[in-house]
Amino acid sequence: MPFVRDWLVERYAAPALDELADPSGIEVAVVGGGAPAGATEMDALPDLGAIVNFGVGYDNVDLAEASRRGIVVSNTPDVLTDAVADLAVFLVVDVLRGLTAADRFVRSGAWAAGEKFPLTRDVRGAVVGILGLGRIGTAAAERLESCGAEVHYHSRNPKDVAWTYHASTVGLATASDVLVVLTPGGAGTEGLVDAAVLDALGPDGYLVNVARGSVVDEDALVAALEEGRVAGAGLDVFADEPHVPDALLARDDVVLLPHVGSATTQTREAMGRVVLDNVDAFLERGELVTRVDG
Ligand code: 8YV
Repeated sequence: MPFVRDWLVERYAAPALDELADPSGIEVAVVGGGAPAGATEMDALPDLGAIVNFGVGYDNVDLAEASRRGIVVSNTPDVLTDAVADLAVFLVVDVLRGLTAADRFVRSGAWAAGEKFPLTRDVRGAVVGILGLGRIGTAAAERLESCGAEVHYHSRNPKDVAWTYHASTVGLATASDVLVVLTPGGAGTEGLVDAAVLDALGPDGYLVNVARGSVVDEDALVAALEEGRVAGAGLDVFADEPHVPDALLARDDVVLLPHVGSATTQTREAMGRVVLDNVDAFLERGELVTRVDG
């Protein structure tokens, strides 16, 4: 988040954590890139009153610990909904139509040598299961519906929408051709997509994850791919970023992206503005504009 850093330096002469000579008096910490903000980090800043997170997901922040210390926390909702929903749809299209695999096929010279790229699958008519129908899940579902996909979903409770609800993740995976993970990360969803869910998705089913690597049991996914128990995957997030398991790097049936859901200039600038608004509001009035409830 280089420009956010510049803005903060310009407005508040804000130091980076590693150049902080004296931690006393620091009231606001801006946290980016999913960096951890737990008891250790909070201990290091004795006067901290607010954690301003650059990102909608705040599984990197220990909310219970923050609340125990009276520290308030904010995130960057709404401004990245479209960019992340777009990327979810691109990955659904890619796993079904084999776009990046087709690009590799052309570059390898296989097409010029007379080989034929295998036929793929239509998005129209595919059942796409959205796991987590929040803001981004809903935006992705609307886009997919306009491509002719049949949208199903699972969330804690049914929503007031026309899409088909499933009461369990396994039920959703069983019905889906593509399962799209759009839940928040954190302890509540850790390993939610496990071997049983992948088996329910089945040998013709694809997994797309643009949420958090922690939601998917990555070892179970590798095993399912290797044993042909799922057809492929489109992944923007991983369990131990930026490390991607060699077993995934070696496969042609997976699309691998470096966590770029919100990574457009426009969206990152909009996220930066939300960060700055929160810093200003806290320093001026002791409030946050997009406070997360702990
Ligand atoms: C960012 C994200 O990559 O908003 C989130 O939760 O995962 C992404 O938008 C990340 O937060 C950048 O720091």
